[in-house]
Amino acid sequence: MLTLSEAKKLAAYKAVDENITSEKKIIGIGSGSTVVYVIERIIQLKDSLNKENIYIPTSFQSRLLITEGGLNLGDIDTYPELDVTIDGADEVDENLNAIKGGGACHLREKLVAEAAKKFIIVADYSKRSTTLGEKWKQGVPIEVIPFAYLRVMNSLKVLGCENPILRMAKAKAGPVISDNGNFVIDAYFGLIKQPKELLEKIKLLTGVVEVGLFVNMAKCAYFGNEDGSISIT
Ligand code: ABF
Repeated sequence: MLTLSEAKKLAAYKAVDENITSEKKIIGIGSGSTVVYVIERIIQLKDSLNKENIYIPTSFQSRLLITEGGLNLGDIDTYPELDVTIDGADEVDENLNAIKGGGACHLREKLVAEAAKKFIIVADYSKRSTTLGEKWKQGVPIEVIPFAYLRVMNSLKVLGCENPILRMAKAKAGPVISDNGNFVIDAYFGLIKQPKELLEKIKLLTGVVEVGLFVNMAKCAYFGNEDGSISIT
């Protein structure tokens, strides 16, 4: 039986092998622990990949992975059109809708995913569900400007979240601050049967910068399974 880390690695390696070939590509690099394996595989294959590939980060973490791996770092301003973006997720439903933002990076992740012709999710078996909310009980991550957080929390209650939580730093020293200088609220809505509708409602709240619901964005997902197989959906 594979551990979660082994399953992440399996999915990440397969996604790289099938989508990053010798042809020159502009590649978005997501964030999180599964993406560490994406970069690991790219570095392993470096000699056979196109030397002119450009890698666009979605967070400070992925920026470091790219630069420390000796890969060509680009930015979304210089390369607004990407060929492919590979990223992890917190939960993925049967329609490939995803909850993302457990690492507080979902704003940049969404931009870089949207900018790509092909957005691919890589994940271990624990992330796979029928309906969002089944597995990821921490709630939908919502990035808000600090000035608006309390009003947004109150509005989220009206939208059906009983207990929105302002995400705190591990040392409880204060709120988590995103790479964009904002706060993150985690809002659990139970099973999300209509993710598009919920996304639209939350986005309308003044002060909300981005919501960690990625609806109709992923072209495919690679899941590493417990038995060592890979599911590609
Ligand atoms: C990013 O990393 C986030 O959107 C998501 O929250 C997280 C997935 O983490 P991991 O790959 O460590 O499980 O993709």
